[in-house]
Amino acid sequence: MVAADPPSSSSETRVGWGIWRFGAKTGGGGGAGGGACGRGRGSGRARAHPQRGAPMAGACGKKIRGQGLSCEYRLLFGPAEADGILRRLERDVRYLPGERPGISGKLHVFGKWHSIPRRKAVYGDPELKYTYSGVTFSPEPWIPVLDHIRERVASVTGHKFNFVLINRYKDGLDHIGEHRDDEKELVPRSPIASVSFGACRDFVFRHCESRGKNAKRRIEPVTLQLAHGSLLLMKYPTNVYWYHSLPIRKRVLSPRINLTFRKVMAIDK
Ligand SMILES: O=C(O)CCC(=O)C(=O)O
Repeated sequence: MVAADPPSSSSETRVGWGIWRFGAKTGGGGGAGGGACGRGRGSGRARAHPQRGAPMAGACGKKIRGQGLSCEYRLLFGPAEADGILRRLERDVRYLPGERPGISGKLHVFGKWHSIPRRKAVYGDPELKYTYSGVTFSPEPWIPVLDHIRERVASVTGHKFNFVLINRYKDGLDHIGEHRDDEKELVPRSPIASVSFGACRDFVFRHCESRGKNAKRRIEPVTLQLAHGSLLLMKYPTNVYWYHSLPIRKRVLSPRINLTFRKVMAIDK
């Protein structure tokens, strides 16, 4: 889970309204824009923003396609509603206590304990358990603000999720390393709905065969900007082939809260 920031250049072809396809490198830079990111949030790299500033609420979203990559991105909440939800999240979400090995605040990766560079909370149906990097979490019961977001997600995706993992990034130094969401408790082939509030951040997908020095293939990473009030629906088989990360962005000074809604199976231990 603890990984170096990937370089975030990516090739991009826009195919029709609202569809981005990504493939092997053809040259050039850029990235897939998420819409409502303002100045000062980014990495300083050149990017294409075909729709910057354009509203995408309502039925208007974007499909993001590549080799095994199948996602949909849209604004789920308008700015005023998203601001209100962010305030409620800041007030009501209870994060796991920090810096206590075996409980939270640290993760056990390759035999070592690492501090988590963000805060984490888990909410969900009472019978569920979720093991993440060697630590098993029991979810807190649903609270109204999370139910509200979950219901909106269900109304636009048709999926009812029973679990949510919340990450709070205090600023651009907080991050999450490259990983796949491949925990055994996830319902096979179920989508993951990622809803973001607060600072707009880069979110990077990297194909599993194009990682590291000995990469088998050269497939450019795909960088999205996840805006305040947005929904990124990651559909099967995205998590089989693509790793994702939220890299450090030193210019981002404000907090971001991300909620990944998941379908988790009750597993008898
Ligand atoms: O904060 C994000 O957008 C990513 C969160 C994530 O990758 C995860 O919860 O597995």
